Amino acid sequence: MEQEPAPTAEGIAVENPATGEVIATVPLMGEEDVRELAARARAAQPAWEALGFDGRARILRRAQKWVVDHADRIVETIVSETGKTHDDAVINEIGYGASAFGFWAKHAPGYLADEKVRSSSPFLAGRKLVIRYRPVGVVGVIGPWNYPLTNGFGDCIPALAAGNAVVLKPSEVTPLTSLLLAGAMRECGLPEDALIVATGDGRTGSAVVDEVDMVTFTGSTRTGKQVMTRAARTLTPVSLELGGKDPMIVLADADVERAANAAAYYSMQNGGQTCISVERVYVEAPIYDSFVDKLTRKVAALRQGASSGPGTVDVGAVTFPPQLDIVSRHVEEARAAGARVLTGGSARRDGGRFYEPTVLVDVDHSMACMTEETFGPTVGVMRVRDAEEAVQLANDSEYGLSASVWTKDVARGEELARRMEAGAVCVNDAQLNYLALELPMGGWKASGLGSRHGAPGIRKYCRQQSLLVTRFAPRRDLYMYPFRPRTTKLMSTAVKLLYGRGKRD
Ligand code: TXE
Repeated sequence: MEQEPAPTAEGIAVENPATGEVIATVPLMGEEDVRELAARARAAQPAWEALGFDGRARILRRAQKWVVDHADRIVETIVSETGKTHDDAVINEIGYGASAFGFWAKHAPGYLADEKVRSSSPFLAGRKLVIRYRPVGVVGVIGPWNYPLTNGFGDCIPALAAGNAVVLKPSEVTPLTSLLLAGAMRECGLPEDALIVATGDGRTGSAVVDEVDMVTFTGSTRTGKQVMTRAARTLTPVSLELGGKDPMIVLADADVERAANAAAYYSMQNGGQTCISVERVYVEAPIYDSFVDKLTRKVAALRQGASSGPGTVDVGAVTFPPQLDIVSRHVEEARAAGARVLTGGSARRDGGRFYEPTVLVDVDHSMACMTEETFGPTVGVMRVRDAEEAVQLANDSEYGLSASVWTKDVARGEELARRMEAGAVCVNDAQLNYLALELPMGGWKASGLGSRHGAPGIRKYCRQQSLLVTRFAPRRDLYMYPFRPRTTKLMSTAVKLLYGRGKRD
């Protein structure tokens, strides 16, 4: 049984999952430490907010340049603590991080600008009505281990752009990228304590929830519920991106070659440890055999191991120790229940911690590999009668993070996409919606609450305030004291005239 990293007297040992080597030790912070850090962040926040959008954007743009200039160093850090491939780190972490700094620097002022509204109520004629946003103060970001830059650190960027200070609690297995980037932000001019990294485990995360004004969390559904329960004690708002079991529907008229390439890539990319991806595939009967044959050949050809530079391997390690048990259990249980493993199907321990890229067929929804989040380099493929059966099976899940539909008939694809119970659905693509920072991205059902990206992805870090300003008004409005029969009757007639003339069925 794989264990989570055990705290030692010195702190938490950080291991390279691809080699088994211990590469660093970071402090295990307790409640007292977190309280102190949060107080420091709270003290730093007003000056950061006072810099205004332009002042903050300047620093975010410097950080963007820093990420590009120091990409090799960041990639090395990410690869060493996650065991992912060099290529996964470049494409999905550096690419995302660099764009996110610029995006939020540019769009924060628009998303958070005062919004004037007009009321349809004649009783408010002449009043100025405004919706405005103020930063909450201190945001707690609790991050996962699969994308230390994109998912943990990435959530700090809009929080900072909005004018908040941030306490970031990275995963205990991947804290180094956050520490590196927090140092970089200081170098780029971020005021001291506007972003503080609290290293530690679940207890540290719990303490963060207690101390901050808003929590954004990415991780498992189980822990997300604990975070929400804890946050309820202090009525602290939460935004949760949780597990997923992303379905891919391949219709008979799809480009089979492209669909098979995409299934191989999105199910195995980042070692299968991506929240929005492909975990299960439903293929219409006429092309099932051809699709499975292509997918199996492509997955069997993938090279796995410790990455030593661009293009050296395709699939990296299993980052989180207990994850290997989950992946193995899903495959073994499926096998025992009659599934066939067409390629892969075993854990590999050659220095590091790996699971072979695996394709499973003859699977069904009685098997965990098709219903629970596997979060590893495996994919299960089912033959379906038609699109109706595919949609029904795709929606037969407690999760609803993302999904994809593959067909040459894009109108039909979009029609099916609209019937999927998921926060994001792609037609003839998968995962790419994450790169559109304009598009909100969040899960339905057990996949979470709230979203990242788009206007809601920064407004969630703010308190919304409604302003009503009255410039000209009589000394006494009609409805004010003392109540008089005539005026109340007048009001009642006005309500009838205004709202009582609608058609009735
Ligand atoms: O997540 P956890 P883990 C899924 C994936 C994986 C499972 C478990 O299925 O198998 O989650 O991964 C901190 N209060 N995803 O164990 O436990 C913890 O220290 C506050 C999906 O890593 O949710 C870490 O920083 N914080 C996902 C963070 O929460 C607590 C990405 C996440 O840990 C805490 C990763 C507590 N009580 C895993 N307990 C996605 N959707 O992208 C732990 N933490």
